[in-house]
Amino acid sequence: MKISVIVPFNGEKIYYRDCLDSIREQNYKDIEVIMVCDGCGRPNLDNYADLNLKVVELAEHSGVAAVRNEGIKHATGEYVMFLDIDDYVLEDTIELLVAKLKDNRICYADQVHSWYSRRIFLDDKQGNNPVDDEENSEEMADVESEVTDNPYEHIFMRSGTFQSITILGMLIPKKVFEDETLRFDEASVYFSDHFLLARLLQSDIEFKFVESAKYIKRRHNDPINNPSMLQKKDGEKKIYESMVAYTQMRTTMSDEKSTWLDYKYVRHIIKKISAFLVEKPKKRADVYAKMQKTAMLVGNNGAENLIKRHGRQVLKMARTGNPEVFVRRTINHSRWRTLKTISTQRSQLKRWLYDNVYTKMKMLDNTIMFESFFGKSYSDSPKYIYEYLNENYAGKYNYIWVYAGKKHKIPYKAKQIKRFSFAYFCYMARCKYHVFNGRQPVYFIKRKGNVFLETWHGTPLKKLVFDMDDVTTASPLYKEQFYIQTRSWDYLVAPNQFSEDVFRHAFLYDGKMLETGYPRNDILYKKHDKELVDSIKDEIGIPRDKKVILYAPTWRDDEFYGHAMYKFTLQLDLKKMQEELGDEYIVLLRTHYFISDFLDLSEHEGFAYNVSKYDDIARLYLVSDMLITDYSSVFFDYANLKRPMIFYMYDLEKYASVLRGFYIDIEEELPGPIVLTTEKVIESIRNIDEVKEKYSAKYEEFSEKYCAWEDGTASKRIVEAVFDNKE
Ligand code: C2G
Repeated sequence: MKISVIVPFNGEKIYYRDCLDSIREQNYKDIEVIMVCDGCGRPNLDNYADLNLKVVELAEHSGVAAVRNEGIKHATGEYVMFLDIDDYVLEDTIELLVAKLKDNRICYADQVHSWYSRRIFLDDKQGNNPVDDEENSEEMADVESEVTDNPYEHIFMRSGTFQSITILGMLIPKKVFEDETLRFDEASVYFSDHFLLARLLQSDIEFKFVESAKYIKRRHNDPINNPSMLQKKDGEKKIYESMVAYTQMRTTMSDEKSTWLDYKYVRHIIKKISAFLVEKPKKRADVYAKMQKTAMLVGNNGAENLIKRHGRQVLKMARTGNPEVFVRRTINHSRWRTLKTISTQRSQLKRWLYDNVYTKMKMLDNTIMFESFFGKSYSDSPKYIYEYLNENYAGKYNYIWVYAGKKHKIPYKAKQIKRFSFAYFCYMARCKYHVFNGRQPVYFIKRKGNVFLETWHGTPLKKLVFDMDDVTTASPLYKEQFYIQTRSWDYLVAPNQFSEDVFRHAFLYDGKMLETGYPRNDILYKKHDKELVDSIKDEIGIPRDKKVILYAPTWRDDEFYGHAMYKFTLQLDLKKMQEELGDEYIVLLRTHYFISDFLDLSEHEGFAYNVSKYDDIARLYLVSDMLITDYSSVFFDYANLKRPMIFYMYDLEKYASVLRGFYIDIEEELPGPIVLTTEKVIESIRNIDEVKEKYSAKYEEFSEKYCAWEDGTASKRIVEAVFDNKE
């Protein structure tokens, strides 16, 4: 029995391979794929000669409904399945669905939502996090989410929003399409499945849910460049279309079958239409009138019993009120909810105070707030800008430093405030200047007059933000939030031309760029004699007479406990290192600031020292004789010292291909050996003079490219540009 899988293509080059690969690898083999290209030309299909693939190209862009309808025309199978190009199926999905087919029956798969590509999903099962987004969980919270046998309940309730009700992943008998009126609604951009689905549900066809068959619905992690239909804003068209779709469905389906449809739609009124009415006064009368007609269709079928009291009131107002009363009540209800939230949750109270009180207070024009690595240390470029200001502009500014955990040891006079305390929210709102090297929390909306100086924290090796395909970090909302945050930066520091170019596209940043090099590297150009080096060695408690290896690896996106709390497993065999090198060397182990594991090195006392909590890595560079690192940006900074480097990349394949990908050809450019084992690390250290010799030309090229702007005066140039407004 042949299955026709209809796949619309609208130019989504990053997704189509996952989709087609997933069909190619089906256990069930009698499949034809009909790819309909929506006026965008066809993708490169060279690798799919073995797939029973028919490509239909539409001359003009016609929309997903028309594309799927075109696909139906070309289908020759006995069953049809619609699969979106950004989604994929597991290898047994079609087989499992086929196994449950019977005459006059539609079998449909379970939908699993994932942020990830197929490879990551299959490798790590990380994507196996169904319905975990806010919208869905809110919807689901109201109603028991146990799987039910009733398709008129299940099909509506499994989708998060009214818009996400879908026909995807269903095996539909081809013969139903002999009725040429049974088609996707080409007049609708956002709700084209709805009417067709309603007609099928109302027919005598039986619907059978096959839970073991999975349809992976991929969430888009880049709402800026690549929003999904669901992510597109609830503009006027969407709101109007939703009302038309509901009307079509409700007038098609019987009262009895519509209980859950009605429930879903009332939720849609509460969440989406109400918000639209509040935000768009000019459209209010018209939208309200149309909504009123749809609200009248909500049947006396038990739907009201599913909605909470507030929902019943909204429905009543939607039917019998007037637009202004409806909006007033909606606003009052939302105020009441806010009050309830802020009276029970301190974090929400702080945010409320920030929005409604602190940002209304007078701005402190001469106050600068500093934060480095989310308050974890007194370090990095903010530290050097602060010190430069104190040395050269004494008395001109007041300073606030943010700390997380313990207070910092800070020279000069600065007020220290704890991250996320009430004072923090207050100073965030009131300080005119903000200097930070990470990102400010997403809910801080810049106030008029504020100046945000983003120093950032490294030349990028690993792909960043909008240059990443999958976001495998703890927060899949990364891209969206990043976009919002970068819009408020007034200045971004670039350590070199290469970084400037990358920041422009990776951050979609078009604000002012300070082409100065990094303030944090100024210290590397100051005179650092033996006295300074010895004093740092004493400060961290290491012997003065041993050579120092600094091991500073980065973090791994996929190894985390929670947000900004990452794991680190030490792969470098310190025991072996100690045996082989212990007479001459000691090792300073420095984990990334995201790592929450503090490694116990007591076994290697006198040889290995954990300096992860030491504030400023630049001072560790100064005391070290060589650096071992992996994919961390530390090596771009360390290159300023021209000291040898070894790249211990034990997980190179996974890191480069799955987790991030790099901007540079590391084999070509890195000014030191890439090694995968401790033995090779030891060998390189033993032969460090030869290593230096071998890489000297590469080192020169490397420094030329990445360190050319550094001369020890970055802090000065930045301060003059930002605080003295000098070009
Ligand atoms: N760092 C450190 N110790 C480490 C690793 C990093 O002190 N073991 C500090 C260094 O100052 C480094 C910065 O944190 O330059 C950024 O660390 P990366 O390992 O490069 O990783 P990440 O925080 O992801 O930043 O554009 C740069 C990228 O954003 C990388």
